[in-house]
Amino acid sequence: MTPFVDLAARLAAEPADAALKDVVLTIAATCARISRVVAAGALSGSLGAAGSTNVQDEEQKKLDVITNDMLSDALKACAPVAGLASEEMEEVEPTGRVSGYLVTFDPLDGSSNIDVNVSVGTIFSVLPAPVDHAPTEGDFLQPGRNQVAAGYAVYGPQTMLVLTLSGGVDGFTLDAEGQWRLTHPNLSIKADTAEFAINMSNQRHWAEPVRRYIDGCLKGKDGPRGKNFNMRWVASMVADVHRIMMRGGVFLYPWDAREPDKPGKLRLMYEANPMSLLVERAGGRSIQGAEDMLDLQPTKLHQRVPVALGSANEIEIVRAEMIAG
Ligand code: AHM
Ligand code: MG
Repeated sequence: MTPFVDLAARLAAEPADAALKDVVLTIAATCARISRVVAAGALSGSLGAAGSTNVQDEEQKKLDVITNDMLSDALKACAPVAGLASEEMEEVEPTGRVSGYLVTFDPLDGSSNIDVNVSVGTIFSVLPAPVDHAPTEGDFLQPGRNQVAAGYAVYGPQTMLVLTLSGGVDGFTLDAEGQWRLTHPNLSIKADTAEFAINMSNQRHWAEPVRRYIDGCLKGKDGPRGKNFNMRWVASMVADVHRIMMRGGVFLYPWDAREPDKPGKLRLMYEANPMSLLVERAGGRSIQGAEDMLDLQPTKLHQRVPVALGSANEIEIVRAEMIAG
C-alpha cells in the first residue's frame, strides 16, 4: 500500500466545485497519456518536424501537433469546458457549451528539446467562462488573477504534475500504474537564492536593467551582490520553473532587441500566467517590467510578454532594476 494519496483524493479536500475538479482531472489524465507518447520517442515515430508552422510562425514538431490534438479532444469531451485556446491553434475553440470554464494550454513546452531527450512539459490555465454566450476571443482576455486553476506536467526523469486550485501548490508523481500520487504537498519557493536562469547568448540584445542585474550576479562575491551565483538554462520553461519550485532560483526571459516590436518570447496566456499563479501561490513573485504579471490585462490571445519569476527577494531586486530603468 503506497502512503501517497492520489490526485482525486487530494482534490476531494479542495473547496473548488466538482466541475472544476472534473476539468483538472481531465487535463491530468491527458498529461499521463502524453507522458507515454513522449517517453516512446522514436519508437512511436513521433520525433521530428511536423512540416507546419504555428500562429507565431514557429516550426511545429510532430509532438506539438499530437499533444495539442490529445488535449483538445479530451477537453472538448469534458462537459464543464466551454472553450479552449492553445499556443498551437490560431483561434479559440468554443465547445458548443455555455458557462463553466475556459482552458488555455501549451501542449508541449520546450519543443526544441523533444528530439534531444531533454525534459519538456505541458502548461495549462483555467479561467471562468461567460454564462450567457458561447465564448469568443475577448472572453479569454482575463488577467492572470482570474485563473481558478493552473498547473504544469513535466516529462523528465520523473513525470510530475504541479498544480494549484484555490489554495497552495501541490506536486504529484506519476506512478507505474498511471496514477498521480501526492509526493510534494504545499510547495514553497525559498525567498532567497543564488541561482539564475536566462539565455546568456542574448546578452548583447538586452535592455539596460537586465544587463545590470545579470552583471551583478556574474561579478559574484567581488560585485555589488557580495555572493557567488550559479546559472542554469534548460530551454524548457517547465523544467526551469520546476527547478525553482524545488530549490528556488529566478527565471528571466526578458524583452530583447532581436525583435524589438515584440515584448518578449513567452506567451502570456499559455506560459506566463499559469506559471506566475503557481509561483505566487508558492510564495514567489512574477513580474513583467516592474509590474506583477497577474495584474496585466491581456489585449491579444497570443500576446507575448517579458517574464521574470522565482524567489521573492531576488525578484524584488530585479524589479528595483526595472524601476531604476
Ligand atoms: P515553445 O513553447 O515553442 O517550446 O517555446 C518556449 C520555450 C520555453 O520553454 C523556454 O524557456 C524558451 O522557449 C527557450 O527559448 P530559447 O531557445 O530562446 O532559449
Ligand atoms: Mg511553450
